[in-house]
Amino acid sequence: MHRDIPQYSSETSDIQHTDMDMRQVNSLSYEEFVETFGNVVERCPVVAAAVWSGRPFANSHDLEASIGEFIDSLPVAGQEGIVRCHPDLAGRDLKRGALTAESRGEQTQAGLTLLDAGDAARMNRLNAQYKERFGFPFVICARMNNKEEILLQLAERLGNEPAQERQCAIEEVKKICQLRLQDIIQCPATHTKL
Ligand code: 2AL
Repeated sequence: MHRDIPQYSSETSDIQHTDMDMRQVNSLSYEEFVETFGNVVERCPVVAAAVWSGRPFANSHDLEASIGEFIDSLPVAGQEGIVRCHPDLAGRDLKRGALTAESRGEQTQAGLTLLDAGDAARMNRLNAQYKERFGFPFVICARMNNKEEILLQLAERLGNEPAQERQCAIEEVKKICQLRLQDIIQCPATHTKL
């Protein structure tokens, strides 16, 4: 295994940060790249596999844009498949400890591990209604929201039309991806003018 590849610990719920620079990113073999970026889109390593050949990437935004373009190029069934790879928020996988390290960190940060019984029941009920209506789970970038905002959005988005809601879910997948990329790739140095 490549010594510089960041490893996510499955033992903690903290968001893991590494600081690969773009030289390191662009020198990763296909296998190393998929190992490193295989979960920037939840449980969809095929996304990293698809964009690897687009190297070299100028910066994390460039890689993010390639991932976004790949997702946008997929047919509806492929986009819905990506959305379906996401675990429910505060759902069964969280309770049985089966979340990916990234998802667990995000759900913890949004306060979803500490829901009181009333909020947990509401989340469960709305998640089930949402899945029944759209055929895929409700997805939102947990780190950009708190539990109140998530419950509000869940109730609101239930009223969307299916095509509008699929697009909304895909945009949230991209936001989750953006933050996961930032956890892996070093911020470019900021230069101040003297
Ligand atoms: C998730 C997840 O796992 N992380 C995140 O930000 N949102 N899942 C979801 N259903 O929205």
